[in-house]
Amino acid sequence: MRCRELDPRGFLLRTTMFRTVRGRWRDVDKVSDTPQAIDVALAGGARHRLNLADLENAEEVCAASPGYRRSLVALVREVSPRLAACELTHIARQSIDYERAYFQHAAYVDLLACLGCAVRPLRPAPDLPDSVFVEDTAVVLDELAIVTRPGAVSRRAETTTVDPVLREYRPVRVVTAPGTLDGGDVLVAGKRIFIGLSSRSNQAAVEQVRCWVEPAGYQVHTVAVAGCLHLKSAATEVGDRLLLVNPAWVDPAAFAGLGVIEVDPDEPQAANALRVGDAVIFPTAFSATRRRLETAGVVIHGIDLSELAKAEGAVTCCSLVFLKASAATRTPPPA
Ligand code: CIR
Repeated sequence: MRCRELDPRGFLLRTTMFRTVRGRWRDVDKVSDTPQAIDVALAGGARHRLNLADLENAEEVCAASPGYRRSLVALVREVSPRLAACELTHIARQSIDYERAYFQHAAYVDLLACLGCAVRPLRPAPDLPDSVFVEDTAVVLDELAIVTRPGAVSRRAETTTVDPVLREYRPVRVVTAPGTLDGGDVLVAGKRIFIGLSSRSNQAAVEQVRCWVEPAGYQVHTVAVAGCLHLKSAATEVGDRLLLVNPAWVDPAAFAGLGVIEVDPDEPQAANALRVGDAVIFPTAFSATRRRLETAGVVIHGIDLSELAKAEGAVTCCSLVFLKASAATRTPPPA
């Protein structure tokens, strides 16, 4: 059985040589999924079982299914009242309105939930100014999670509350000295992992990561970044094999084989977008780049994180989004 056509609006399956199942996800009444199958009940009463083991392109079908999105976890942490004392590297310090940042972050968390993520709040860390930026504390792959050793000394304690939570979902490896790594420097695109060599992440950490991930079939590439905090300030994934890139901060040639959409030159900060299932969370501040993305067919959900941007944060930084089930407990797609 092969899913012949699939987009966020609908699916078309040839279940046998003689029968075609057609549907629109918006007609779906209920979806329940297990590692083996997705059960779809349509509003009209029809029911379909998609056995993942029978599908040649199970990953693709899962990625478009609302049930799949419900199986995503988003780790978040509320904004520290000390946010104004955050680390800053490439922007000047401005006054930060804590309440405004708090409510912008709350809207972001709501959006993650609306997009189907099971939101898991981490224990608040009010004494750690940058603790809302949980992305930097870990990298979660399907097979394992890596707890980082952040480059800024003031941020190292953030990882202690993340480590035990990740152990509920994945085997965990921990970056050790002299390695330093911020999750914001790690861009995963399929089985390729790009690590930015920035002021926060170093070669020693890259070598540790390489040892852990290569046995799981990943290739690690280092990438030079200049002019911005992290690799993901300069490049993020907005679709399968499709990146949004600011070419002034990272050379797009580093991503050979992947499609690239460039940010509008007047919006250098716009390269940070957060992919959640088949949608992308993107700052409302960057309308010209948004038009470029929508022209390319990317489905955008806008969010205003302008107060967190004053702390050099953006949309990927405020969460760790990953599949609840690890690769070890899911049925792999047929080879
Ligand atoms: C820092 O400098 O560490 C924080 N003020 C901002 C971290 C943003 N994180 C990210 O882009 N992944």
